Amino acid sequence: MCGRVLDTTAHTLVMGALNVTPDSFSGDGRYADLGSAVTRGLEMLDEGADLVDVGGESTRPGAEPVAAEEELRRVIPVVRGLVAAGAVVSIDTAKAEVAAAALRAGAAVVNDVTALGDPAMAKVVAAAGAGLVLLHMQGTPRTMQEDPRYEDVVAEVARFLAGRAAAAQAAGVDPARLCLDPGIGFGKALEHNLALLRGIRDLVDLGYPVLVGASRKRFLAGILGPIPPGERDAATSAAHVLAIAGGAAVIRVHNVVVGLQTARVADAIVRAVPARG
Ligand code: HH2
Repeated sequence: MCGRVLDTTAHTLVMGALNVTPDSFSGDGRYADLGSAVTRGLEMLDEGADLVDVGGESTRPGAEPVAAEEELRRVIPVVRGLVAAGAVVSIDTAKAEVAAAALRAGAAVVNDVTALGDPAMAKVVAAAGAGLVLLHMQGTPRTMQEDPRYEDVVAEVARFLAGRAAAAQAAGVDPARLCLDPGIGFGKALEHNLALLRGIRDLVDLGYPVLVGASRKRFLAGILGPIPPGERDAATSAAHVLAIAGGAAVIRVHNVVVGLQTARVADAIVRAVPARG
């Protein structure tokens, strides 16, 4: 992903989602202390994750913002611990201040769900030569699922992401280090998520690697009925396989073992990547 930071050309990358928050939606926000967060991140690496995405502010629908000091307190020791163990780390933050501290601590990628909502973000990323994930969201986490509306969701998301990619480059971010994300579940009703997954090729055609994060999200229960997040891994795989078939280069998952199997089998079929076993 993101050019020389990680290579998306050989195989689909698996990003492990490590939420260092007390309130994540996926049922895995249990890594609220430093030791267990680092342990889980290292386990993700052992399981084959290409990078670990460390987040200290929940973006689940309805989530309240977290102050920078608190976010820093949660994530920086975890980033340090994982980098020291050799991990490629991305920092899931919307705050330039948190991104800058995480990059100083050794993170290689900034995963910004507000796509440069903080005007200082692009410069921070450019100065560090880091990778940057730009995600589409309608509204803010607190309100985004209230009544999301689009005329043509795929075209609108593509236009937005192309504009944000241009803004990042204008601020000095290397285009080879950009990655785009349709933002599954970020201000989208079920039909919008499905249209984006169906139309992922239109985003891939913008010319940047595309990351898809469908892991355990609510839209899966919208299709299947009220199954809890921890039981949505097979459903997650179905969505990720089709995203990979549409050209997605990175999947963001909570269950790395399942994510890796998903990516490897999809790659063997779609990209004709040789089998390893
Ligand atoms: N989804 C979540 C958070 N960060 N980043 C990217 N690039 N793409 C995504 O789809 C994405 C993301 C939401 O999931 P999670 O981190 O597990 O939950 P929470 O925000 O409640 O911690």
